[in-house]
Amino acid sequence: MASVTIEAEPTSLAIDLQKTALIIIDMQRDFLEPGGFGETLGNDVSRLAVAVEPCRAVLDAARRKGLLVIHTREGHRPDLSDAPPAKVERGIPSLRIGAPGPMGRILVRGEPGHDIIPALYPAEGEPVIDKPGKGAFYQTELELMLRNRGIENLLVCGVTTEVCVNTTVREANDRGYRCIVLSDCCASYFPEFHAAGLAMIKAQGGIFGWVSSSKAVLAAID
Ligand code: TIU
Repeated sequence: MASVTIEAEPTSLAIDLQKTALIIIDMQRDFLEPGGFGETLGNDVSRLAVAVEPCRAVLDAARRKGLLVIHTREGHRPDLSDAPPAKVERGIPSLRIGAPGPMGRILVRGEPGHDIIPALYPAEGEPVIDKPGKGAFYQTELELMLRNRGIENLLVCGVTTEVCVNTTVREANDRGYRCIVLSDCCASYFPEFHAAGLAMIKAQGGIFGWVSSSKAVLAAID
């Protein structure tokens, strides 16, 4: 067993790397790139850009160590048949899901903006989970894939901390996975939500999981 100890809050923890996957949540062009949908909504996308290099370092290490690497993307079928009306009807019509955005139809699979940024692009053989919701378990094959590989621990990176990262961690925690969220590999358009999103994961003795960093994980696994 390749067991390593990861420095984390509220406690450090020992994990078996063979039972550990890296999951990178929604590092999509529309959320991160200048000129994308996120920026069109008035967000400062540079707040998300800070997570790219730390993510890249952890991704490189995970690949070197042979960890299972899973990528997710939030988005919908072109006919929006998998998009709940309550999600589609929100916001001003020109900026809704399916509307033409700066990098193709907003949150629609197959459009340029829906794809993952080049710096973190999935390698051949790395599963990409297309998810209709914020959580990566909801209506996806993620749990089956993890179970088939005997995964018990998740290193979690991605955006945004308080939305898709938090939702996925809560879903994973209820399914029995140990979630270690890497603080500098996650980001939010709202710094205060990033801080709160991490604080609520590790509060109460780690109510949803652990919070660590790229540096601590690299020190432990590389
Ligand atoms: N991936 C993800 O977090 N989707 C979002 O919609 N996030 C926002 O912060 N809006």
